[in-house]
Amino acid sequence: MNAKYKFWNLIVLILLISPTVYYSQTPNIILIYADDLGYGDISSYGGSIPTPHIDALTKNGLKFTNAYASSATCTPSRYSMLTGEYAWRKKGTGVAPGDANSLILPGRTTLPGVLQKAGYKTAVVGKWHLGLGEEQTINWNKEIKPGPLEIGFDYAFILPATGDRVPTVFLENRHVVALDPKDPIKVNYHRNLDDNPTGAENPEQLQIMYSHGHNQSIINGISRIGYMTGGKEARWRDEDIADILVNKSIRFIEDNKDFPFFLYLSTHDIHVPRVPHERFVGTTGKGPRGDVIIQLDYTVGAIQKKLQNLGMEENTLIIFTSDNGPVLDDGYLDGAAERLGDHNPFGGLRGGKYSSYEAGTRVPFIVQWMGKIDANSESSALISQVDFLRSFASATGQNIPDSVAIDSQNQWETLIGVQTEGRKSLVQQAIRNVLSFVEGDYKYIEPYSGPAIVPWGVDIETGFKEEPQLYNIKEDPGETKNLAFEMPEKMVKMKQELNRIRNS
Ligand code: NG6
Ligand code: CA
Repeated sequence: MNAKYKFWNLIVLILLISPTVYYSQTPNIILIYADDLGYGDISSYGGSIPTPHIDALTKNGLKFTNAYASSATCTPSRYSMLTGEYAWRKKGTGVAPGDANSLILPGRTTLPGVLQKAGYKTAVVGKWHLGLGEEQTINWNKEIKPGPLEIGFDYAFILPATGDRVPTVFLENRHVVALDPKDPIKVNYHRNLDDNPTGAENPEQLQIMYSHGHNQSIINGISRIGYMTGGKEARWRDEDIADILVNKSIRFIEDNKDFPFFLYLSTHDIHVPRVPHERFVGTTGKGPRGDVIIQLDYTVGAIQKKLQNLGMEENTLIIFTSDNGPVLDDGYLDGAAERLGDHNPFGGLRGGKYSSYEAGTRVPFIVQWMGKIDANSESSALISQVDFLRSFASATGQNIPDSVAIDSQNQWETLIGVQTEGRKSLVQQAIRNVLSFVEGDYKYIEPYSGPAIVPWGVDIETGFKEEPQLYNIKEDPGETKNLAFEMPEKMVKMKQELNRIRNS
């Protein structure tokens, strides 16, 4: 055999085996994205409600203490996470109504799209809340697109928006599940349809009373945001949502166990309405908000058990985190505040969901990859969920052009605990697009004249002040001492840097 022939044989051999080697090194990825779960809500972050399965992730893996969702509400956090671009850059990405159109359109570089390109099978199971379709009025009785399948997911089983918004039905890929064509669904966000009962007019029909908003169509004894008629067979029973999402996730894992896969399991828990399955009712003595934390922990446990049974724990990376911080009364009188007892969802941080203060966006964040990430490790590196896109692109050997996913940074080594530095800085977004800037130990909150407390009846400080705020969040994580006037140069530098990023 001549040398040249040998050389080409070797190249062909390398090309043939490299995909196998490559796939055996790239783990499956399961992103468990909880809803409204606070920094202090799980026991490994100091919560008093026992969450043994979630805690097992910290025991087996890496717990982050300075990790952030990019926004203090759901839609913008998810938009940023899936596109790698801060949501405040694009208009109309605030909390989406249940009949909103797709906020992420085909052609965008997305987190699932990047993994799909790398040969992953990709799925979203659970809460979507990023809009659907492009016709002004969505026809829920037909094929609905664009949606998750058009932006990089191979499979979707979703709640279109949130549990408290109509339509209260699941979509599998592009269709409403279990829809009877003789009972079509109609949705309206402005006026009631067919004189259906509403929370405002028929409170006697409610199993949970609303406190603010949420007084429109009654479904399953719970009044919602928006009006809906039809689709009786397709409507979910809130008590069953967690189990259904677990079952769909497990089916996807089983079906794809021989491929690398990406599962975005976006739980409904612990968002309102908090309606645990009967078997979890009363398990904490802290009311429904406590009980749905146990239900969330069960969800994590069910996924862990499946991976164990399939012998997949070592080739699966699990990330567990939350889309924004905690809230107690978010529109229903479910005793969340009254029955809290010694449990502190805020974990010593100020503010909460919706807020510029830390509890709005600093969230639990745990990564488990057995055999690769040190067990029981902890990282204080600064990291944002907006970084997933470039981090996974890097882990799967892909180059992403600079012109897209502009806010995402490759933090792969931080995610797996090899690097301890993380980001230098990041931007946080509160309601009304008020921005804060975290750099090193400091945080700057831009001045904004707006209400000091979330104005629609939520007992949380917005963080809005007419003067600038500067905190040392390392020494003063509760943001009690405004240093803006003591350290004017630092404050101005951070303000300038935030404006530079905003205008970039
Ligand atoms: C608010 C809702 C709140 C919740 C939130 C979205 C009212 C009065 N309040 O507008 O209950 O649905 O939107 O939550 O309607 S999120 O986690 O999806 O961002
Ligand atoms: Ca949320």
